[in-house]
Amino acid sequence: MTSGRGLEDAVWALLHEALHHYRDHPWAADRLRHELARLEEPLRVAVAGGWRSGKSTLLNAIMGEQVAPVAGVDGEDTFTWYEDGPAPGATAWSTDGVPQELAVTRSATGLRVDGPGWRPGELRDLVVRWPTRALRQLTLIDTPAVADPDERGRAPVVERALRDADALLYLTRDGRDSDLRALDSERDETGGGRIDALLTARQLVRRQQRDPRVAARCVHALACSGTVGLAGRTLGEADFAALAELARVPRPELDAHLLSADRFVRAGLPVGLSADARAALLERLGLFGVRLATTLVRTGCDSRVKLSTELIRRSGLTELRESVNRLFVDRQGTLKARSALVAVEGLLRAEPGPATGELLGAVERIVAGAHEFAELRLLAALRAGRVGFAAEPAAEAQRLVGGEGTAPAARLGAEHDATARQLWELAVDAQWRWRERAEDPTLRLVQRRGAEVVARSCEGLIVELAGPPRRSTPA
Ligand SMILES: Nc1nc2c(ncn2[C@@H]2O[C@H](COP(=O)(O)OP(=O)(O)OP(=O)(O)O)[C@@H](O)[C@H]2O)c(=O)[nH]1
Ligand SMILES: [Mg+2]
Repeated sequence: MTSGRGLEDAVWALLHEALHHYRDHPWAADRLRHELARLEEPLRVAVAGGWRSGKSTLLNAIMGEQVAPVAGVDGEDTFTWYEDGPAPGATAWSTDGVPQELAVTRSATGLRVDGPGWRPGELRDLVVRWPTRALRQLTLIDTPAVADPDERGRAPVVERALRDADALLYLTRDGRDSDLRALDSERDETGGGRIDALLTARQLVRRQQRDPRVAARCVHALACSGTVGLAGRTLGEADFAALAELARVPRPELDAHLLSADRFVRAGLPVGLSADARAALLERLGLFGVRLATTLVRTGCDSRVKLSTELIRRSGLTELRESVNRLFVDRQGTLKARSALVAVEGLLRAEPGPATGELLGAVERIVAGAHEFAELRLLAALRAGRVGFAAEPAAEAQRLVGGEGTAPAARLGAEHDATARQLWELAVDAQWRWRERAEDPTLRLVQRRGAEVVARSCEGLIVELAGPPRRSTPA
């Protein structure tokens, strides 16, 4: 069993071992060095989804500025990477394998590069360096639209995203925009509909999350409006002034103008806002966003900062960022280790050599032995309902193996202000109960094995909470 940095150390050692065996094989050695470097780099998160599902908008919302998409790139097959860098710049990687340095400038809708004019399908990756705090821990990858999945297999874009990235944010409009669209019709606002749209949508997502087909494929489902989130993050004083101006119009009158984009932009609204200014607001916030923002101004968000904060909260962006931190960033060592193992295994099978058997054995031992992976496997099985625990122990097991975050308080379901002593007691109690289950002969084998994994997670917590970290390095 490995714990702490054990898994990462094991993967690091394996990569060096492989590098030693492939030292005379430039292509393979290069791949391995690349994987070694990647262990030290920020976690890679790909944003994927169908055509116009809001990928670029969400990426901008996470970044807090409008950088995507990059104009001057034929996007059919291009992955656009956004990574932290000292100064703006980009590297284009096309099918000929020769990297090309490009200048990056801001455009009206995002960024722009002046490339040489690639043939369709020629540009595979555009790596944009952009100095921002948002990218210190994460590299974000904007991906081409996933084609409608009609066949059984995964879409090629998803395949590639899973290979290039450590984690995936997959956007779907189902159960979200259909809700918002329904709310655009003649629903009565006092019925609670309109302004709760995201909440409604969120409840719908919760239901979706309990659907085993969704649960088996993703770690978490949540509702998020990239448009509203981005508008919240980039809201300027002029935007606030325009929205405050709109909010002064009596509600029934404004609502009548907000039934469609045409009506909103057309003359007739009794405000001192030009048609261009209204069109710009609509472009930034959408009809739903304008309606939400004006209602918020009316009900107390009387400054730019207050409105911005509330828009971000209502958009679901705060929850999304917390989930990304909890489920991806906090687990980045494990996720990166997994990416490296997948890469090494692929390389060993593509370029077999005398040490292949031995190295594949080492990969297998790490995969089977690492407790972090056992936790992820159990989580997937629990989410898909494959273990057969009753609802309550199933939920507790998910929590204890890190399904809601890997910090001790998150695993133990404790309040944030719980003392170390309280956490330790919770861990001891949980360990005792799950150890009992692991040894309960009336349970099925799959349940006892699952309980064993949970009990080990509890033991890890007990050690972690028992005092200053001790590294057990036998002499
Ligand atoms: N209602 C609503 N509209 C959104 C949301 N996110 C984005 N949009 C709008 O949907 C359109 C497409 O958004 P993009 O972010 O360009 O979508 P994309 O997935 O990057 O599109 P492609 O790269 O062309 O596939 C734009 O008009 C956005 O304003 C959202 O959360 N809710
Ligand atoms: Mg896009």
